[in-house]
Amino acid sequence: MKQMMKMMALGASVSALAALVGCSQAGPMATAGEFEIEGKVYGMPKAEVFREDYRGDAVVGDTMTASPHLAKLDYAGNKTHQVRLDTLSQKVEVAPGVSYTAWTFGGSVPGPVLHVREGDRVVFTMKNRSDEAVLVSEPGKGAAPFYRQMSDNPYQKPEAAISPMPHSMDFHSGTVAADDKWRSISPGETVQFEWVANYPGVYMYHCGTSSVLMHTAMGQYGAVVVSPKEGYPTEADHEYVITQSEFYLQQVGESYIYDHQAAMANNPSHVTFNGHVSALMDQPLRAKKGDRVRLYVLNAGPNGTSSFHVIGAIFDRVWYEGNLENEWRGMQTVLLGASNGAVMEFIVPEDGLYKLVDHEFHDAERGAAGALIAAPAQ
Ligand SMILES: [Cu+2]
Repeated sequence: MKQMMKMMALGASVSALAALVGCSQAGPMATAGEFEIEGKVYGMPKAEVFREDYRGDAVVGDTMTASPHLAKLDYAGNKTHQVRLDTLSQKVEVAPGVSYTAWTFGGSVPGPVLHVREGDRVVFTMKNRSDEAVLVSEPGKGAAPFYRQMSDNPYQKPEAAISPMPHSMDFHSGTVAADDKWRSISPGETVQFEWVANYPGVYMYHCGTSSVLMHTAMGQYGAVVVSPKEGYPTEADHEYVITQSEFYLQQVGESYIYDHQAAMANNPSHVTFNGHVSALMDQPLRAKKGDRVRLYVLNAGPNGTSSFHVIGAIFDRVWYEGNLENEWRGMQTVLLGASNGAVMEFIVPEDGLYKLVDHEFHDAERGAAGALIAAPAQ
């Protein structure tokens, strides 16, 4: 306990000094009331729930991008990120002619990719705007790169919809008391809380409001990439984020709705990479022969496993859950349970087409397939 108090005092004084010089970098990052064990920060302040008159961008943050993009971390050391991800309903397309009214974080399924560095702090704000019609394709000044990437993406075609519902946020990348930070908020309410990225990896975030299966299957999930403090030992020529997930849709007249019985029976209508059966087929990833490609792969589920495979390549290095301590070499396929992630690298052997599949082929046939094209630079 005495040692803990000492650590807390040290954290407080360093953070006070950082505030004095107007600097958000350098660790340790613990502030008053928090404590550190082995360089990791615990004991976050209590979440706050309030009402605000906010009508701005639903996604705010310098390092929030739309998959398969990954934002570059253009700073040294550690940083505090101000991140907003509002919940809103959007009508999105999953396959040609198949659209449904999704519950989303930020307006897309999956939600935006948040990229931070191990040791970074996230100050997170989320307004439940499920009872508001919100456009996601018209970014405000200084908006996240997410918006431009969304408008470049011909898939999903998000349209505003209204579907009032309590929601919450569960970041697997955060180590906090879930009953406080991951609490449900009603339409019109805002929750704000902090977490520190204590472990590197590829993490899932999702709505944890009951039925969690329903809220997740309705579209409320996305990826957080926490890069290791010292980076990976290899130099990647390309970095891409792939999130696999299932949809459980049934046709009713002209439209599609969520089918809870199909979700309970783990019988998806569609399984996708990055939210649309065509997203990585018609718009393949790009590289050149000899390149080292690094994939950040998350299986968001909510139910199924993924046997991730690149046809014609072998994973030279795999870091399971993205942690440098969990290194595998020469993997043909990487098995990911629901909510598992991994960082996978391969060398592009020659010019050509490399298909990415869930090698559980019933899921590949439902849409979990994409491609990487290797061709000389144009
Ligand atoms: Cu929800």
